[in-house]
Amino acid sequence: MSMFCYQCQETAGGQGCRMRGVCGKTEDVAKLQNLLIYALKGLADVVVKEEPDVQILAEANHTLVNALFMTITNANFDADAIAVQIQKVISLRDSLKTPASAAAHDAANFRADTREAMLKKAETVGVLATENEDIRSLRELVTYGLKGMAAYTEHALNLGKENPEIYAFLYKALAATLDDSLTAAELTALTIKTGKYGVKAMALLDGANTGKYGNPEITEVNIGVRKNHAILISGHDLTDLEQLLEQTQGTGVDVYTHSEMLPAHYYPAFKKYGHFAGNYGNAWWRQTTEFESFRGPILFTTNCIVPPRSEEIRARIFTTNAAGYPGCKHVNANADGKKDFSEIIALAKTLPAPVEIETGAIVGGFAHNQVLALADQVVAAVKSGAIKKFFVMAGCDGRMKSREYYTEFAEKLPADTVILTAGCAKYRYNKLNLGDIGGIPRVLDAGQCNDSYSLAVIALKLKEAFGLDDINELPIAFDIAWYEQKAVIVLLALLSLGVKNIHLGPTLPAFLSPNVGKVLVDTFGIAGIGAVEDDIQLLMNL
Ligand code: SF4
Ligand code: SF3
Repeated sequence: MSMFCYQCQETAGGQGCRMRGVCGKTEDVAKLQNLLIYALKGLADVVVKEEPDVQILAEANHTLVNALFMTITNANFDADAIAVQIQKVISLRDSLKTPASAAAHDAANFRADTREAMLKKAETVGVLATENEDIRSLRELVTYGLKGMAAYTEHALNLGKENPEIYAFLYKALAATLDDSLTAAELTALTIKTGKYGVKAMALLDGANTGKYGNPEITEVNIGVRKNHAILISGHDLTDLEQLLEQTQGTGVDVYTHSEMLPAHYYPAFKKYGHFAGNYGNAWWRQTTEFESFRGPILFTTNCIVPPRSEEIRARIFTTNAAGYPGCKHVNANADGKKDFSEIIALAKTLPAPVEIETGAIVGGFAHNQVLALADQVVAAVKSGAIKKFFVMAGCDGRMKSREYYTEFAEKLPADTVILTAGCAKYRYNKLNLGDIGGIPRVLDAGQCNDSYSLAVIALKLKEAFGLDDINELPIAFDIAWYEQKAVIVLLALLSLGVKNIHLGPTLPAFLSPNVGKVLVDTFGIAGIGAVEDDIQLLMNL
């Protein structure tokens, strides 16, 4: 059997990638990722049955989140790195088993010592191994949510912040996806619980980021270029950025952010670096051309990697954390979490400055603290009718032409509306110059996808400010764009907070079976997107 993967929005034919991923994932990588997930479920089964204190399982906890992260779309294409991780998970799993262990599931017992054995085993444990399509759908929905949760948990961990409750839940929920006795109703309840823990993971990361780097504040970010050598840093990890800025200081090499790293400019702690030059380019999928014109080295701290088109570009790409690409140099941390980026810096010094592709600046930094500092102004604008409605348009961007919907939607929204955004979805409209309402910009960027947490905090505070009982009574509509599994945990987090009537696009997930989709529609009012004008009218009147 060839591969099967339907975890992201760009899955082939809206149904599933079967020969090779639209993302570029090979059949072997897809199979190894499936086996890694299966091995993690086995580890989780052992942990749940043995009931050790998760606080003493540091190595297993950290491996768990890193391994889940490696399977997120566009994070890791390196079969060797994934195979190493499979062996590590198996050996951790076995080290935790006792002779009395009740962990009887095959996932807790299988071995696969060679690549051939791994690929063979993988054929029996993929997504389609669950025959009932509703159970499969719910198991995958939970698993994808856990992947997103793990990504955010790993970023917090890199800043030294952990929450044992999150690890305990990750084990429990993963083990539950092996349990054939669970009904669809029980698995549905688990998906909402996954959302609750997603909120905790995002809160943990928010505390870790703001605790170390300060609260994001209104900031103008340069989108042009300077004339110096330069390094581009992509992905979501702020500790990597900090270390790169430290190590490039005084070297004559500038640092630019790419895609989801843009919001790093909003943090006070990074403003002291004079060589932190700006943001280069747009959302992840435009890297195929933008990396050509950047000309310097690129450091991927996480997803989204697009397979490089040429050897020349591949030689300039470096990865770290859960990211990986065959043939690209991977930078590991030492025992203290320190990374040596000297090879990237040395390469940058041999390469020309970036070619300018845009000029000007964009404004962001509207995370919860900054927006709440403006709360009186915002509440007054709503009460006076100057702001009729907020539109949460957080999430991911992607390649599909149908995503032009989001640009058109932003352009056609009435002038008395404000867009609240987070994630790389913003690149569809953050350079449109949509103006402001009494000094409040019409596009408020809270930050990365994980900063969708900020949007939830803002909504909850506004609910208080307006004295409402239900978040759904606020003048806020949700038009979310999704692509990969971090958006899945953001969606589940919003559902767990009681947010209803979310419009989700550009297409609904292929992993939702008709019955599971119906539950989401009936219980939460989830809907797909339609024609721009119709959707605006519908959402304005909600
Ligand atoms: Fe296909 Fe998306 Fe899976 Fe890649 S991650 S193989 S594009 S479904
Ligand atoms: Fe973007 Fe990949 Fe999801 Fe963090 S960088 S939002 S797609």
